[in-house]
Amino acid sequence: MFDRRCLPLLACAATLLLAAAVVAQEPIVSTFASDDEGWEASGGMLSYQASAGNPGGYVEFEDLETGLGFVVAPTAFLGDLSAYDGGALKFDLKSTLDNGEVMLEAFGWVSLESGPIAIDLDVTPRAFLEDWTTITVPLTADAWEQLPEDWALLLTNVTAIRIYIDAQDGTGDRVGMDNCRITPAGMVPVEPQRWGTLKKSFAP
Ligand SMILES: [Ca+2]
Repeated sequence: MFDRRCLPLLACAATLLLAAAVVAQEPIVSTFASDDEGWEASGGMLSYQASAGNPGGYVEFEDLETGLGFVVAPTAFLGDLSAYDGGALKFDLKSTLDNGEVMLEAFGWVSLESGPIAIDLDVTPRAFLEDWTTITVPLTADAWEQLPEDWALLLTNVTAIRIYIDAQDGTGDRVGMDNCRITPAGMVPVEPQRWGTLKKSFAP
């Protein structure tokens, strides 16, 4: 027979489970309030700027090589991201120095990697971004044109996230990045953005 004395205990357990679920779905955020928060660059230099971000501090990529340049997310953004399926990866970009060259086709591509598997999506307009512009990348199998089972498997072990923020041909151009975050489903409306053709297994 059910013992009503267990009710407070059950309520307590339910509250703990709910709290655990909420904790698991906290957004992952880099606002660069005081440093670069572990973001790194390839093909250029990433420097921390304490002001003129969106708002506050931001990181600025300076293109130092003729090849493609990108930033690499720190470990806080990696691992098992299953709790964020249906959510979004978001970041703000702004061109901070125009070198006068044409825009690179790869500007604004995002690459998700899981071991040897890499999938890429063109999420940013091929345009000079005069002002801070928020880019939203839906974290869904549909947006990334993946089979649901492949997508689910990839999300369980994300080993790298690259954002190609090298904007222009040549060198010397600079792009700022701020407010990088991964949000769970339902936290904010996710509007798919598609600026080009999906390209898989893109080799930088
Ligand atoms: Ca900031």
